Amino acid sequence: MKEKGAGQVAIVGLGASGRAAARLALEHGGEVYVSDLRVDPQAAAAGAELEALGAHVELGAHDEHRIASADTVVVSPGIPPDAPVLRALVGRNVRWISEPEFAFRFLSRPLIAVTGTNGKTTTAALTAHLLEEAGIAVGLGGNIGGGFGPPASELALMDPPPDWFVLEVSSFQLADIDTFAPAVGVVTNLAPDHLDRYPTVEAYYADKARLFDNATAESRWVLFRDDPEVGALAGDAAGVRYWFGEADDFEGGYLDGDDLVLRLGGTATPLGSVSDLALLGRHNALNGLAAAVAARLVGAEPAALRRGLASFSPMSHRLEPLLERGGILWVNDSKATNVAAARSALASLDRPVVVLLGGWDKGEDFGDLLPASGPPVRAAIAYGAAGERIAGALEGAVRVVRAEALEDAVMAARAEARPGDAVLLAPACSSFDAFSGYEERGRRFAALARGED
Ligand code: UMA
Repeated sequence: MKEKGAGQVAIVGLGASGRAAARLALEHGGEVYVSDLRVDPQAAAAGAELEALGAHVELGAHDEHRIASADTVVVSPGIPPDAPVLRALVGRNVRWISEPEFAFRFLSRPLIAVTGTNGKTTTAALTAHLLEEAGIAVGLGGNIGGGFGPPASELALMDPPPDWFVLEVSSFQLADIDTFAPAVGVVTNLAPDHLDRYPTVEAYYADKARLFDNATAESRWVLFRDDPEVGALAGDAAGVRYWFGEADDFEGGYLDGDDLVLRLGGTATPLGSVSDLALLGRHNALNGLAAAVAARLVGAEPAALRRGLASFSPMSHRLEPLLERGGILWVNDSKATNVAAARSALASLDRPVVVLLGGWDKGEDFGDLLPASGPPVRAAIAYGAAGERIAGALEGAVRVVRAEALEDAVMAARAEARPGDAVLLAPACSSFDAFSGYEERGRRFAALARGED
């Protein structure tokens, strides 16, 4: 335990991360104040639970004076920097931290942190799976939705602690770190995202770059070789760099044609072929290499890596094959909430594709949606709030069909697809025009694909 007692802790936001941070602070004898603007029954139930444990909970308002007087202020990642409560704290010169930073102070075992724009969850979960396969006890969590892992603070409560923690961290969480220092840091890739929150792509990358803030000579970095922006993100941070990518001129992992190869200490070790993976797509083979390098660096043997890579199954809503009916393969990539992720999904299929694109418009350039190489796009169904802008961007390049809601888009896709095609939901947008999140959107798509209503 690095931290002795938690002291006075103010937690802003009563979502999953706020609740976990409150429990962690209480466990360490903290005097805890949690506040959230929500007043719905769910928030009330979460509040009551924390009150029973000894926290002071306020719903419907943030007491800025009380927050400002705490020793530590923990802010939930979903609260935008321009929220009135944060503006008020800036006005009072109060510094705050993110929930993973708070959790880090209580972690008693080393940490592998995984960030990047796309593939974070798959890479983090795969790293954990490879470690488990090697008999290394692991706690997996962080910015992982859909029940795949708890917030960082819950990992800090694990008793006994595992050998290693694997944490997915988002830019929103990295923005507010202070001492956070992973033993191994992984950057999967970089591409524009979250432009509804960041003024520029550079501002978004700058938050990602904070991963390297507390680098030491012992730090180890696993970085995507094929995008110079990723190397640039690390800059001249201390530590040893390992790479993964298509080229083989480095220490780390690379794709030799369709073969995954690990090269550490100058020795090349085959890890199997792309077709051995249950995951679809070359970008997932790259995620596999990143995970394999990270796991090897902390002690997993190559045989365990080979077994683990072959046995890891696709995760819900992440390029997940749903069913094949009438010769048509339905694939759910509801998690493809930005243009780069949708482009990777398109590039990874090996048959003609009818793609569903649309949802909440985050302000990206949809002109970049079509990959340079990949299967033919039979039709793009542009739907939802962003449908019009997407249709405008793709018109002339592929056949575009306009639809209103996701239900209409699925109907249109059914009419366009021929036997041998895939119907792919890779919307390139968030879901908040019609759903509570990408999971709900993916579940709805799966039900529609199965013809359940
Ligand atoms: N709120 C206030 N005052 C305000 C504004 C908001 O009280 O002025 C409240 C809201 O009512 C809400 C809370 O603050 O109750 C914010 O909660 P949150 O959105 O931070 O949600 P959590 O449940 O804590 O989930 C967060 C991550 N969410 C976001 O980053 C938006 C989860 O990532 C993460 O799994 C969880 O912490 C545990 O670490 C999800 C995500 O979508 C998966 N992440 C984005 C992504 O991957 O693209 C970044």
